[in-house]
Amino acid sequence: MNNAKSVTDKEVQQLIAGKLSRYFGVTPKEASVDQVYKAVVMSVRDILLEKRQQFHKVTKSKKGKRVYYLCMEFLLGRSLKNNIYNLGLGEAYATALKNFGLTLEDLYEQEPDAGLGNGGLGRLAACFMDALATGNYPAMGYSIRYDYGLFKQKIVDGWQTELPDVWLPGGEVWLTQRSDKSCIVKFDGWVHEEWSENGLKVTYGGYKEVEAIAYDMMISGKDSDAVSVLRLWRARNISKFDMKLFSQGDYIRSMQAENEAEVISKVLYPADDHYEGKSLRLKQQYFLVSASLQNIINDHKHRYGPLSLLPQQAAIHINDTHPALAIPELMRLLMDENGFTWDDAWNIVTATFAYTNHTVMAEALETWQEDLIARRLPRIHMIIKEINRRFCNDLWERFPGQHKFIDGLSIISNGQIKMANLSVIGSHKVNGVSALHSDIIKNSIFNGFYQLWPDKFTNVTNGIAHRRWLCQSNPELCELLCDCIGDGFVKNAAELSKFKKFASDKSVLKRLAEIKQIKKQQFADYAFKKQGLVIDPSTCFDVQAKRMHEYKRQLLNVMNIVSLYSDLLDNPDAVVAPQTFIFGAKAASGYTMAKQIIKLICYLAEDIKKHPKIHEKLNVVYMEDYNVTMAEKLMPASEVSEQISLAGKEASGTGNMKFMINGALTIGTLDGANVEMSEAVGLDNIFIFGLRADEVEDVWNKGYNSSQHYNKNDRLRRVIEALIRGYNGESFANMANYLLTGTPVADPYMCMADFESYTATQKQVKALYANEKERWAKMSLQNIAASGIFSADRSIKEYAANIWNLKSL
Ligand code: 26V
Repeated sequence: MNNAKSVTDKEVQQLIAGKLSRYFGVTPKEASVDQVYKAVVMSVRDILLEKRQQFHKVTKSKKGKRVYYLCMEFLLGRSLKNNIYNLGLGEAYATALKNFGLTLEDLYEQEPDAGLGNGGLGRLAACFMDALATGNYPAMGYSIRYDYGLFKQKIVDGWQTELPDVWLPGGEVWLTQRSDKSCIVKFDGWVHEEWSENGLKVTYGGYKEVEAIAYDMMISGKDSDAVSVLRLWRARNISKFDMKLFSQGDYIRSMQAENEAEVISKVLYPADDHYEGKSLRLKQQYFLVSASLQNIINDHKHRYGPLSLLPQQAAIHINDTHPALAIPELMRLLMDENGFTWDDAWNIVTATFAYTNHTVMAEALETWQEDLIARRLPRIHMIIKEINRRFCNDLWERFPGQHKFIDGLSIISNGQIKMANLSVIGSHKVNGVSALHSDIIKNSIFNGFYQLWPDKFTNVTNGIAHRRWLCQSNPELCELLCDCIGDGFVKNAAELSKFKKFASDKSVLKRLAEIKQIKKQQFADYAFKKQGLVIDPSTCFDVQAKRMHEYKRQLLNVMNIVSLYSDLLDNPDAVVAPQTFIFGAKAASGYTMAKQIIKLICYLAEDIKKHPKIHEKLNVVYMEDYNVTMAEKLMPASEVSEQISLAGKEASGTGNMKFMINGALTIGTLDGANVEMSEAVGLDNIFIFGLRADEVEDVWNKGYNSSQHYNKNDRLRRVIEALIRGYNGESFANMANYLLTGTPVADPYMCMADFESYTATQKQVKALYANEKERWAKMSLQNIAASGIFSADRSIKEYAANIWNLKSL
């Protein structure tokens, strides 16, 4: 059995009716859409659970190695469509629902996004679960069952405000509580060490206990046997309710223990690429790793026995440094609870863990104050100190007198614990997420470690769940592809390259252009319905959708628009090809600069609207509350994909790949995976501009001076002046200052330096769009055909072969 096609529509109908009657006490006729949605999810869940059990048996009987993917974020989005598609049950469900007067689309719209992540890192984790299941790899993801996912964004007069994301009422139905998997996580307290004839005995006491409750979510693969499990932990208080305080009327204090414990899984940290050293965040991280490792160890013992076999049976992945406490936690479990010696435990640990770095941004590299870890996690603190003592001793022997070198590699320095150093030291493999990024980490942040252990470092370029981002979100394009090259690409994205043959086939190019038009119209309808926005689908859709960040340079995009707008104000009758610039982005709640950029975009958009003649040619749209579901509608509708980060800063990017596979043309810097995209598609089919990473380094080292560009470029001067004059009645002199006189460095992400080449390239892109429709379609086709290597299926195969030593079953 590898798919559930054997289920007929009659059976599906009975399944749904059964759920409706049992859980809601209604007949299909009486049921609300929400009830039918939940009943359908429950029925899918049952199918998945059964498949999972089958696969579990196979894994056990073959003694298959498993991968455990630890990540603080899984940005899942919706699940129903994905699971029904992957299980091949679309028709059966559609027919069954027809009898209830509903369509599958109606139900898909009922599902809230599970937004348990901020951006690229969390979405990658979600794509990987899909690819792992499709590749028949035994896999389990671990994370936290946050009550509130990433905030809902509301723009009020240009300013982002954050509202809580209540996802559980419609999302919880995917989760199966596993009471049998609960465990206890301990915080605070004291540690006592005592030597006896049996060695060192460590006693841990005075701790506070929090219960971790497991909730499982099944993620199906496409026509495969495997089902990935995502196990999410919820924190629950177990200390006794203080009846005495309650009786005395001290309700607040009587609830304190409960609140303190349960707040751990209350909310996802809404920051990315920005380190926030909060005690609660530390507790979340330890809660995740302690519960997950206890679970991994218990299951391993139960299935295979001795823990010395752990590295043979389990690969544990640390996704970014957030779960790095897994390293000392596994040491603790092996030594304190299972009697291993330090050396044996350390050998198991380093053979089991691998670590992926996802950013080189200094402010995102986690460090914790040593005294915070000492207080909250006293035993873990001790173990980290001992790991570091042994590591540094080794280095002293090998590199006598080299203080600076050794201090740079040390886990603890100046009262700070560096999580990246801990991750590298405790793992057998470390990878970056694009070829360029993997090179950069070897030459910069991890250079010392690279000198010690060159073989530890490797690259796995990111990939996307192409079935979600192409097949499900763009069925029209998928149909064209099937007509041309068959459906082999669905399971093997490399087959997309067969599409290249059609680059000169006029009828295919025509259909491709028509499909883009359909997707643009659909998006315009959606934007109108959702936000009352009017978008003309005959204009060129130029899109930048990703987290709002200085390094991603939405501001550079804005500077080009400001420049175009100034020209049109001078000459409103100019004949130019009409274009719509679409933005979608959330800013971290405390990131003022990012919020100011949002405001600038919104005010600029409003200002342009005041000039109808100009507005026809130049439209700016800010999509509110950008999330996975919106991305699924936006990517297929896009024609120009903005990937314009300052070279060297974007580790990979994955949005770039989603646009590409949907036939958008990229305007981008040679940053992250853009480099490999340009190699795959050829420089004739992508628009590359700007400083390269090594040039950025060079300029930076020599001392970057943005006013130099201001002085020699008239257009740039006009942009700065326009910002100072402002839009919609408000000056944006703050932005002008940021670019020209900001401290400690003006224009830290070099928008001014790249402005000239960016605007020139923009001009070239839009001229091509306006004048050479067929060539555009050809380039679009080439992009689709070259996008196959950016499938997560390929990434996962590489992880399995080069990092996890994992076999497909
Ligand atoms: C850091 C922190 C610090 C504390 C608050 C919460 C938080 C959350 C995330 C991060 C680091 C985020 C790193 C990240 O998202 N990197 C992105 O990873 C993508 C997948 O590899 C990659 O495509 C993007 O280029 C990269 O920016």
